[in-house]
Amino acid sequence: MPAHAPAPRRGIRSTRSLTIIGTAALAVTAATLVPVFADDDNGLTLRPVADTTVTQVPQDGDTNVKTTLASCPALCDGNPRGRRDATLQFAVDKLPANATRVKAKLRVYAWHDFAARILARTVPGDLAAAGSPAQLAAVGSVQALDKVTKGYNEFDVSGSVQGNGTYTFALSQETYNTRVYWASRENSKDNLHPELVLSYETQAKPAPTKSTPSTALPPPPATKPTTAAPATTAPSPTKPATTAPATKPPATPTTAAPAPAGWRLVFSDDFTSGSIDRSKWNLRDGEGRSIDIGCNVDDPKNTFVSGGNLTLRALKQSSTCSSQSRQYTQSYLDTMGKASFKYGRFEIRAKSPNKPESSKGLWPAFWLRPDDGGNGEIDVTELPGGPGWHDKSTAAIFWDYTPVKQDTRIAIPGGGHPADGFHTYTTEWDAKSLKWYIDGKLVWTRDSTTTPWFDKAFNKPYNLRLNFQVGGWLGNPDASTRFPADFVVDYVKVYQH
Ligand SMILES: [Ca+2]
Repeated sequence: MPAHAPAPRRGIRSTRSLTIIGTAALAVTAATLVPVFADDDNGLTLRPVADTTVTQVPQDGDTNVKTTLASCPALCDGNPRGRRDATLQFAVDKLPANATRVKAKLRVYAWHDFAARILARTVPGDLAAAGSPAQLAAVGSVQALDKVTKGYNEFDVSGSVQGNGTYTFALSQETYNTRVYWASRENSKDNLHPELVLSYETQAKPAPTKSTPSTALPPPPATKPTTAAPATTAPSPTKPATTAPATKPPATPTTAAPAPAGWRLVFSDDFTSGSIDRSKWNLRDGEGRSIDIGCNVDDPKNTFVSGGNLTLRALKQSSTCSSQSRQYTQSYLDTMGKASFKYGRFEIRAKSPNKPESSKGLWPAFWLRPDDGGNGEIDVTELPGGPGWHDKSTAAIFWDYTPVKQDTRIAIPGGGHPADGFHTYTTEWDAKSLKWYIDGKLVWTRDSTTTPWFDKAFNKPYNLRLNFQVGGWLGNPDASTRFPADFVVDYVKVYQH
């Protein structure tokens, strides 16, 4: 289990702040914000424009008496259907266009200490979209606190706030089967109100365009657009040889793209050879995992190299794996026993299949797991489908699967979404930090200050995982989900210093 989360801290760095208070007290969509004081532009403290308790319990004062918000697990004060989530909506509209490295802290006041574990979630859309407790339960958390402290409790929601817009957060209680009350925006005491505290850096000159890279990472190599295999083109019916060619030389870069400055290419697959390079990749076969509903199969219908790309294809077809009959087949490659890395720069250039519609239950990902099979996971990108998910990349780290994890959903810098074309997803990992980039732009950072279990989780060799899962905790396909669905990968590269 993780060490305790960092103790709540008041305030924002050493920067001064601009406090903004919602004026339309009851309007959920209130967007009129009035600066109260302003003496610098490095911080913003926002009050919620709306908050409520999401619950299925009728006649529950939590939803009517808005001086408090409440959270409670499913078994709450003896009611087995008593789950409550405290939800808060903020309207961010004062971030300058040239703000970078935005950090966000959600601060919510409690009147007592409680031995209650609280997850902070970032909910797609506005508060009205927060829906039911069951819907909220399907949203990944961005931070957990192992206990509630009297006074302000602070949740790091950095990465969720990517610019001006409407942001909704939920506090979900995992333990302690009694209601925990939080001060709402309508509490009579102004100094107890919830806050979203933003801090950021600004460039010397305003960025001329929204998409100007804000970090030192060089832009991705100018990879020639490869000719993607049309989704309807059947791959070669011939199953690739299943024996790895033992005499094949070890991985060498197949393109001349230079390594980023300071990095040395140590693993690369450009998928130009016409078949899966089994000296680099294992392809799982006949595996049915408990966490999804497809069979991982080694079948050229599901995994094939064509046109300079690797395609992982999810199909709706019956298959038997792990003594179960399942209705989908899917692809799962890993480098266990073939390549593993302690630290490095892990990059994939890929196109998601997931459009806003017809993509529920489809979940491609590029991630890492420790060679020792123990605690820890690094998700470079997860690209789940569905209307609430398809437009962002999820970055995540796990300690275990109870789950003790931190994750965030990140919009494509400069607009667009993961299925509109190829995008580059990168994670840089060293002894001190993990940094995520999309299309060369820094989007999220984790280190021992954000993550109490950072040092013990990320100090050992990890291997690569590249898979396309059907179903799981984000939901299963529905009648609209379109098959076949292709996760198309231009390259996977690993660099080290
Ligand atoms: Ca390629």
